[in-house]
Amino acid sequence: MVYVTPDTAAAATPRRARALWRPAAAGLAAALAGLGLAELTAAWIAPGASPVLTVGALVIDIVPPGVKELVIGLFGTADKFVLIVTIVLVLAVVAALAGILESRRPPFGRLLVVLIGAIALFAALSRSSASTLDAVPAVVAMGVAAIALTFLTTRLPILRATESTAATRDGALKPGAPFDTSDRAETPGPDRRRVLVYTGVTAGIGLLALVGGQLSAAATRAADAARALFTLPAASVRQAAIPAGASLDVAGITPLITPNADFYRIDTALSVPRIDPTTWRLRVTGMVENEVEIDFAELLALPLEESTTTLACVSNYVGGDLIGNATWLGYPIRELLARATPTSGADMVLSTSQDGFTAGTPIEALTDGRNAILAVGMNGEPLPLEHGYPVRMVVPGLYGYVSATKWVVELKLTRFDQEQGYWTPRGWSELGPVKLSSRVDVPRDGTSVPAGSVVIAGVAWSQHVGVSSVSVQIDDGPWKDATLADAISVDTWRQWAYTWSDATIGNHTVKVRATDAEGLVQTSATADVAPDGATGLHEISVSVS
Ligand SMILES: Nc1nc2c(c(=O)[nH]1)N[C@H]1C(S)=C(S)[C@@H](COP(=O)(O)O)O[C@H]1N2
Ligand SMILES: [Mo]
Repeated sequence: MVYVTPDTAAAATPRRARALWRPAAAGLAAALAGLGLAELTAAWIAPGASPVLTVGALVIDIVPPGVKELVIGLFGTADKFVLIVTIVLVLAVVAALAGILESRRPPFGRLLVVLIGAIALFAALSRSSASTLDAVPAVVAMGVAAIALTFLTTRLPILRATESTAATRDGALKPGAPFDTSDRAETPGPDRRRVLVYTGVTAGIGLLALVGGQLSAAATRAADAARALFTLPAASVRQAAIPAGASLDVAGITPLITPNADFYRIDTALSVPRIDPTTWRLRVTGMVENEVEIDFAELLALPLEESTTTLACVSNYVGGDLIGNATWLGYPIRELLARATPTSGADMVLSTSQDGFTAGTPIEALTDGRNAILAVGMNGEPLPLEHGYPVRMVVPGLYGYVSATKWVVELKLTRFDQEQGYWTPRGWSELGPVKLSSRVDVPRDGTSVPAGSVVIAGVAWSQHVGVSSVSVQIDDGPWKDATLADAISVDTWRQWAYTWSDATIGNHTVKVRATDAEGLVQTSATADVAPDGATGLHEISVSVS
């Protein structure tokens, strides 16, 4: 074992050159860990934001046309592969350099990593379709690589010793500085082995993550391709034509049907499940006489029904927008349950999502004749991925958390005294009927309107019962009846409007209150969203000028 000491400094150069591979390997391992975990993150939560591919796209964008043609001329259709290999090679060289820099002139190695990370971040966010989630892989790459690099290089005693010797020789190292040769020279053997192990483990983690990311991305591509194999069949039972009088002609009013792109989204899924429809199965299990299993093609071949149903979230505060109305296409759940034949005593259907979410729905609500369906279509399109593709439940009259399981794969017949849906042990009621409520949408809260005649409008809902009237109160004045648009059905919200004919200059409040078809008047008593939905009256402020 030869240690570098001031005495051997003259002979140090070849040894130092040899010692370069250790920090270079540390840099490579750190980069591999960063890249691997970043590619895995991208595959899971931001499929379009693979750092290698986004940097590749950036290179394609900025490279002059002449170079592009040259590359295509040289490599033909392999041009993209060549680009990726080039990026990886450049990254490897820079990573090795970062390792050497970090071990000799910290924190310049880390700074180099941050610089590369910043380029990847810029590449991810400069795409036209970029979303904020797309920043995550590049940030993961940067963070993991910087931390791993710091960790590995501070454990390179031999090189440090060489360095500090050189530094001492140059007079740059202050007495008592952390990497003292005399300390380090005592245990170079075991340290050297440990560094090797750390570097190897770091590289191994990176490699595993990289492979995992590639496999996961391949599965996603397969699922994406399989979606194209299915088209939405026509409905056997069409939704009765929506009455013309269901939509009021008021500027800015909430549309009667919520476009898919504007439909609120609530779920526990960090990354949207991407289910391959060719492998999707729904099983009906538990307290049944016959277990039933159905695949997507079989489901699509059944007589599907169209129904317009409003879906509301229990977390929707009074006046909030976690509610939407869509025309769904699906198969009645009661038909599938009838095939399975529940045994007596079962009172709950515990539906399970592919990602583990569960909802507990009373069998009653699924079999009493309402349009409780396994939905495959939403407003004329296949379910969007984030709304549960390929199949979800929609049950009129129940909040989503106890009924509207997206990406559904199992319906288990069971009992409320035996099982709980996902949210019940987390402080939410086991039953979640949607509460009677109403909302002012026009004018917007806190806005200013001209004096004179002001149209106030919004929506009201009392699912599965129906809204019979809506009234409006200005300041502390009397409650006045609003005009109610025609109902599509008791399961959808209704638009309403009221013309405030003598709006006077000043600040005013506007309140709305709905009454349901059974005569129940919406309560003014406020309740929080937990455990079973908010109550209270929606009130807005307007300044009339
Ligand atoms: N798989 C799954 N399904 C789910 C949820 C979930 O977290 N995971 N959330 C439920 C809740 S709380 C609501 S309000 C509705 C929302 O459906 P949307 O996102 O299509 O509007 O989905 C329900 N279905
Ligand atoms: Mo919800």
